[in-house]
Amino acid sequence: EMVSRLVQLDAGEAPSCKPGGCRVDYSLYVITGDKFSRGRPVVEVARAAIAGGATVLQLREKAFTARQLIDAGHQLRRLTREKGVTFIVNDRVDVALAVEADGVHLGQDDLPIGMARRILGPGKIIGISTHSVEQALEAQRQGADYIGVGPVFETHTKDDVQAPVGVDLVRQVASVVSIPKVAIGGIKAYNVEEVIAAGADGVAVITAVVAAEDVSGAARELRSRIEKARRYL
Ligand code: 3NM
Repeated sequence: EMVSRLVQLDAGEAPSCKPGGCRVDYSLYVITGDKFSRGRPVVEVARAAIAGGATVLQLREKAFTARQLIDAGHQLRRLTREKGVTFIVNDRVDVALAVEADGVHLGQDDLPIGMARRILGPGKIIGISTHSVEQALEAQRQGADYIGVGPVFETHTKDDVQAPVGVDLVRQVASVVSIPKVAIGGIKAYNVEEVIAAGADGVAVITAVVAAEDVSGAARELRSRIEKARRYL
């Protein structure tokens, strides 16, 4: 089974696996944000982000109807499958299943992880946003596959966002949580290296990539700084 899985990955298949875990590369996790994308279609922005080196793509469109989410989801699924990029849907377990996403990303007020797992089964990725060491540990205990940690820096991208937790929280969480940790919130090319140095397995961004005039260039710059920071770990 392991061998066939490796063959699938080599063939450019997006990794959705487990139990036993699967190697997802969380390095540059780009989240869609249609209202920040200068009128460019979600799938075109995603294509450019992937060309620049995004390793995970999340569909997160709070203002989309279910139909719009399904439509965008199908397009992003086709694209990410072709490129071997992991595809995650925000909040909506139903949409994630319907478009055959690799997994779902939940907030603290969404379905509990155990319930999402019952619906999705063992083969899907479940991530959850955390904002403290306690939440991070609880997410790991509940069986999350990865956690978001943030907002690291000030951001106005999210409506109900809380005060920045700082790079220090990334460092603290990294010292006690073993599942992958993706830092989020106000991360840009100029501050990404300190976030990786603090122990994040990757960074999630919206505006740094989707609002950039040159989307693929912005992604490429982030990727290059992430790889540079890792050489000093
Ligand atoms: N979640 P930007 S911060 C969607 O802290 C989201 O959980 C956060 O957007 C959290 O990269 C955030 O433009 C917004 O700051 C990220």
